[in-house]
Amino acid sequence: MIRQVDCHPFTDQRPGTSGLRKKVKVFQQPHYLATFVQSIFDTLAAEQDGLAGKTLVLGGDGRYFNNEAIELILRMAAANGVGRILLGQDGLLSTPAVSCIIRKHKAHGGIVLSASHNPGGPDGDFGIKYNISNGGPAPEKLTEAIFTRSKGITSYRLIEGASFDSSRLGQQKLGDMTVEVIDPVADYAELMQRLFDFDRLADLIKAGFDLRFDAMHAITGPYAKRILGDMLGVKADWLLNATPLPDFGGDHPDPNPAHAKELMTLLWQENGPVFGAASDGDGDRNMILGRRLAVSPSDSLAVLAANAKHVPGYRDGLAGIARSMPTSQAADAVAKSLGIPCFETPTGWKFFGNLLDADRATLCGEESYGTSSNHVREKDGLWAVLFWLNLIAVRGQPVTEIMRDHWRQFGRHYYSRHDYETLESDIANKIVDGLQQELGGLKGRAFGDRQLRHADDFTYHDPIDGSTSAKQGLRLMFEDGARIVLRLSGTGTEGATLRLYLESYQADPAKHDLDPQIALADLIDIAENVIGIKRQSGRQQPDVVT
Ligand code: VG1
Ligand code: CO
Repeated sequence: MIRQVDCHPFTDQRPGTSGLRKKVKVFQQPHYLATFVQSIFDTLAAEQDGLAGKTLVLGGDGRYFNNEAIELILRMAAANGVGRILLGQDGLLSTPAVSCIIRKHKAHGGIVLSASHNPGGPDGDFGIKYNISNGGPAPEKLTEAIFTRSKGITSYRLIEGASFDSSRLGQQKLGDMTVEVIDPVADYAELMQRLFDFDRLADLIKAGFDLRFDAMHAITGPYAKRILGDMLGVKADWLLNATPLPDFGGDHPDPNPAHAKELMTLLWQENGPVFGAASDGDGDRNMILGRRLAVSPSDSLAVLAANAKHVPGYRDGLAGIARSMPTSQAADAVAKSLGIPCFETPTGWKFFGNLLDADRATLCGEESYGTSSNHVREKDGLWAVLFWLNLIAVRGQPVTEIMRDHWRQFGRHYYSRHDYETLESDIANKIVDGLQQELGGLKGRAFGDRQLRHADDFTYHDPIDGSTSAKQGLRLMFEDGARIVLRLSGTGTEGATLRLYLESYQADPAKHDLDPQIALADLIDIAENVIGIKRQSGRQQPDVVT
């Protein structure tokens, strides 16, 4: 039976960098999630080819509130004329798996339930995001249309009564809609097998390659167990925290040196593992560690691009590379040597979609531990881990040597991001506005040895669809290639987070072994002098340094 429920519109449902993210408590308000979901369905129904009878993919990272959300979305989908839902068993799917499944099964789109690297649990965060038929996050035009709809919505529809079992594989009916419960890993694992040399990887593991993978109590646990464990032979106890928990064990499922402490400790031992990797809440991020070395995500993109020819899926070469604006220019150096273009997009994976669809870029990356390729339209944590393992197997060198060789060939782009979290919004805005107003007067000024060449607020012109995205981050660019970038986070759920990105190039191999914080020390001082985050916020230091 279809029931129509009256509701009042909410005013705060504008999707951010990656969908709508809020505290669980916000989502638990009566009608809050339903209003947003109905706004998605209404917006899709108003599109040219409509929604009726179409297939959608649905799954989440298993965090607290996942089950309630899955149940509500299924009941609403059935009442809104969706033909079929492909649902991950127990409501679970990683973000890259959703992307893979949408593409493989030619679905109209999909809904991902996740707040990614943000903590979960009753006091943590929840999120929802719509992906389009290419498997990628909805572009801004669509997210804005959904937001507009959410402000005018007065009712939603759902079916009542019928029951279903999300743990039982196979087809079930919910009203007129078919729900097909699928194995969350199978399609994704099959895709990985096509891209990478699994025989060679299995040989590497068999030969005793000492690695650890940390799923951080999040969604990549089942994927790692099947692919790294069952298919490639990695010992079960080398797969850490591989059972997803609704609150991620109370931890922050963010694969970076600050939050993946257990893995960092293991990799910093004298004779410990030679390779470490971790993924985030929804499985789209990756961190790569060598023994006593944390690979900067910007460097990781550059290394994958430089070594793509070693990996079966990329043997034919790359059409181009794309990186988000704050990501370091290490990938640009590789693109230049390969004679391919390197595109610079705003932060957020949705901006890579057009370049990938048009085959202008093959590999993409962000400094925030995100890397992927045209195999899906999301970033992909385990994919990056398998890529690294494949190139290690071919080159016969550990991560540390591969990095050193890379820097020797291309120079090193020292890089760091300083995050100031939960600032009062007024203060954060004042800091950004202050720098914005000064940009014009800064050009040409000298700071120590560094001369400011250019300063602006980044505007992106999409070369494929001609759309423009303004106000994507303030950047100070120096004559020697160094950069300081400042932007406000679009994924936080409490106050405002300022991100300060720092990059400095060093060609001299004798200076490639510095701690990035030391190599960047003068730039950090310049940033404080010019922007004054500490001065204006009263904070002594950033909350997270990566
Ligand atoms: C952050 C990262 C951005 C990433 C986004 C989603 O956004 O900086 O690079 O695409 O998170 O990642 P922001 O606006 O907070 O800086 V995920 O793994 O949270 O979906
Ligand atoms: Co994520």
